[in-house]
Amino acid sequence: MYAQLVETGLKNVRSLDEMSPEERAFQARIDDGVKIEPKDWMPDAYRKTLIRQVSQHAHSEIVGQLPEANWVTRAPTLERKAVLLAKIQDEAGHGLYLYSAAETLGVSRDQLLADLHSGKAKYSSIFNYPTLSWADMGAIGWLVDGSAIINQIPLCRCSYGPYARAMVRVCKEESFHARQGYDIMMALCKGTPEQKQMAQDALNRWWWPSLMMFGPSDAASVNSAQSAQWRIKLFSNDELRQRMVDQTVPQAEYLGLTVPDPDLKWNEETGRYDFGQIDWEEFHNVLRGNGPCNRERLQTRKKAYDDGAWFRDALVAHAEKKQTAQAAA
Ligand code: BYC
Repeated sequence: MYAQLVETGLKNVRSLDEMSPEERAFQARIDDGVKIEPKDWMPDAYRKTLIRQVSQHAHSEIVGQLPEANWVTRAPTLERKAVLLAKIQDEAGHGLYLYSAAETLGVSRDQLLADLHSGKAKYSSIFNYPTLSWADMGAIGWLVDGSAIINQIPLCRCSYGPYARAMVRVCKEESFHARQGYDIMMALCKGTPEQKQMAQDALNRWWWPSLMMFGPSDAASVNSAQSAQWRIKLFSNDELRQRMVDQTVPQAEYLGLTVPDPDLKWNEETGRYDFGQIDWEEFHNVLRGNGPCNRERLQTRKKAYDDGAWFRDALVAHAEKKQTAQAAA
C-alpha cells in the first residue's frame, strides 16, 4: 500500500536518503516485519502517531458503550438483555487493553482521559448518532462491529507489538458482537411487517455513518501514507471501506433489506460494488463536535469519570497503605 500511495503522489513521506541512520535502521526492521516493542528506539513521530491512533481507538471503545447502554433496560427478552450487557462489558475490556497499549508508549491514562474530556482527542464519529429503536442494536452489531472487524483484522499484524497483540482478542470478541447484531436483524426481518420496517429504518440511518468510520477518502487522508510506511496501516481507508460494502450488501439482500444507496451497483469488471458519494460535509461536521449526540456523549463520559473519583481515590489509598505496611515489615 505504501508504494501505491507514494506512486499516486498522495502525501510526501521521507525517503530512506532523507532519514537519519537510526531512522533507517528502524525502517529496515519494520520492512522486515519485526515488531517494535516499548523499549525499542523509535522516532518521536512514530510514537506520537501511535499514541494518537491507539488512544482514539480506546476512547471509541468506551464512548461506544453509550449508544447501546440506552437499550439495556428495554431489551425485548432476558436473553437479549444478557447478551447486550456482555457485549457492552466487552467494549470496556477493549478500552482497557487499548489504554494499556497506549501507556506502553509513555503517556499516562489520566492524560489520555483529560484529552478526551477536553475535546482534544477524537473518538469514532459513529458514536455520535442516536439509538432510536431496538433495531439499532442489531444495526450497530452488524454494521458498526462488522466495520470494526474489517478495520481491525489487519491491525493484528501492525508493526507495534502491544497494539497488534491487543487487537487479536478484540477481533475475536468483535465477531461475536457482529453475529449478535445480525441475529437481531434476522429476528426482526422474519417478524411482523412493522418489525421488518424497524430493521430497514435502522439500516437506512446506520449505513452511511458506518461507511464514514473508515475515515476520509485516500486522497484526503493526511496520515495514511506515513502510517503505511510504518506498517501501522496495511490497507487504505478506501480499500477497507470497499471491503465492507462488498461483504455487507449480500447480507442485506439475505435479510430482504434495501441498502439506502441508489447508486449501488455490482460492477462486472472489478468484481466489486460501485457505490454512491459519501456526505463528507456531514462527516467533518461530526468531527468538529456538531453531530447529533457529541455533546451528550462527552458529558456522560465526564460525569462517569467524576462519579468514579471516590473509587480511584480508594484504590490509591489502599495501594499506599499496602506499600507502607510492606515497607514496615
Ligand atoms: N471518526 O488521515 P486519516 C469500534 C480522523 S471502535 C473520527 O485517515 P488515520 C467499536 C483521524 O483521526 C472504532 N475521526 O487518519 C467500539 C484524523 O484526525 P487526527 C474505532 C476520524 O488515523 C465499540 C483525521 O480524521 N476504530 O469499532 O490514518 C463498539 C484524518 O484521517 C475518523 C479505530 O479507532 C472517524 N471515523 O485513519 C463497537 C481503529 N476517521 O487524528 C465498535 C483504529 C478519521 O489527525 N484507527 N478520523 O486529528 C484507524 O484505523 C485509523 O485511525 C482511522 C483513521 C482509519 C480511523
